[in-house]
Amino acid sequence: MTASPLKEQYDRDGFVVVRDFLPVEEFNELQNQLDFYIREIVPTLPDSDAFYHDKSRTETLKQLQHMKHHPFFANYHEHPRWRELATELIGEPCDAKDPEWFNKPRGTDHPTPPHQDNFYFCLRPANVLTMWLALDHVDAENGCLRYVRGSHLEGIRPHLKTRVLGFSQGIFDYGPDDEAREVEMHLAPNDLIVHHGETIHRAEANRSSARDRRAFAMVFRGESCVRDEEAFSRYEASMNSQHCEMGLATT
Ligand SMILES: O=C(O)CCC(=O)C(=O)O
Repeated sequence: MTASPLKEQYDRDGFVVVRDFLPVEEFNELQNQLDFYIREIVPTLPDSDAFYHDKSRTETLKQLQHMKHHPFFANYHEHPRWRELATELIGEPCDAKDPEWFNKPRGTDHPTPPHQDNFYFCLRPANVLTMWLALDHVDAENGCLRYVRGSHLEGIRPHLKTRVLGFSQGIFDYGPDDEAREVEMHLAPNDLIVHHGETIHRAEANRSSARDRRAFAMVFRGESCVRDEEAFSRYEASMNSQHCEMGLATT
């Protein structure tokens, strides 16, 4: 069977874009459910599941992890459109982790350090991808993602501990050669980007004073993936020590 153009592009570049991903009524429903989750559930969550730029200001909520505290999100990984696309790109049956939500709230200053997701996941083989759905218009001003094209074919680069909550490790020798290969991902609400677990990516801070930069994401892993437990324990210990240094409760 020949690969679809989308799969060929994903295999070659390490990322693809799908414009207008969800039917409009499903996109609106997702946004309504997110509003509900943030209003009603987030205030009850432990530190490990909701990260703030400044915890004393709720409008600086910047990341939600483990979004399983409501049936809509606990079951969202069953959604056929997400699952079918993930299976096509991964090339084998796959399953998803709990959804995540990312924001760069207006008026905050937090870049996403250059990293490879599979440095965190420690999966072998790296048959894993992240699907990231834009909820706002996203461009260079409000901190779009930037992908290093083809970097998923070049192995895992060394990472070191960062001071960025939610992205505890970053590539420390990221330089001008990497930046020259970056592709800026400009998106409209309901555009989806999908990246391979070893594609290097980063984002600058949101410089806009009027616009947030929100996204909803899910990670799918192929059934052949096995976690390297030793590598994962090292990663977890480093993340927990970062959380301690930042005064957060550890998981
Ligand atoms: O939203 C961001 O700035 C980063 C997201 C990311 O790194 C990811 O989903 O893998």
